[in-house]
Amino acid sequence: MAELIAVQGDITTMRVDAIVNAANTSLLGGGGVDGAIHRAAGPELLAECRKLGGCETGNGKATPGFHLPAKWVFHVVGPVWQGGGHDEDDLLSNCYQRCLELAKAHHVRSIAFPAISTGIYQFPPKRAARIAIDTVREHVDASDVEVVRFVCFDRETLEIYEHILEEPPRVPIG
Ligand code: AR6
Repeated sequence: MAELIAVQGDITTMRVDAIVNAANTSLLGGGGVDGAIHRAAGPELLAECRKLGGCETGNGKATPGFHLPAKWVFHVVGPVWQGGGHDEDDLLSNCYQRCLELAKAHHVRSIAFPAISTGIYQFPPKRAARIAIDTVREHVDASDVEVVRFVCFDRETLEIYEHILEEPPRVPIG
């Protein structure tokens, strides 16, 4: 089992093989963590993203990290929270699963995730953290990833992640 840890910080500074970007369907940049990643990676990132032709919600595409310490950026599109009846949970889970598939394809051993969809897209943070951790726990062993960092921008998010990570993994009954 890979090591799953929560840290507080700015994902653009993380020295890992891949960082994950919470992008939008255009993949052409935006605010929040997306804006920070594009600023830190440099204009080459936007030029590369223009070649990707966008991305549907729940899916993701890889680019190099350019001026970032990370070798790769996995751009995923989380769902906009619309009250929970629009498949938001599954779409969010798909983002994490897709990143682990991209990790396997790119031989990534360490990866850093932001709290996808919990900013501008307004997904409830506790619910999102549980989906993030459950999905990574379920699928990480099918990849070559050894270290997963959940990068929390603020103290409240860090506490949510630490609390869930301390719970024993839930084992399906039956
Ligand atoms: N490092 C780590 N986490 C960060 C950073 C950072 N530098 N900056 C913000 N966060 P958001 P979303 C946290 O809004 O909700 C963009 O415009 C933030 O506190 O970045 O998926 C895209 O282009 C929050 O916990 O992403 C889309 O249009 C988390 O990252 C839209 O926003 C996600 O917040 C996507 O919205």
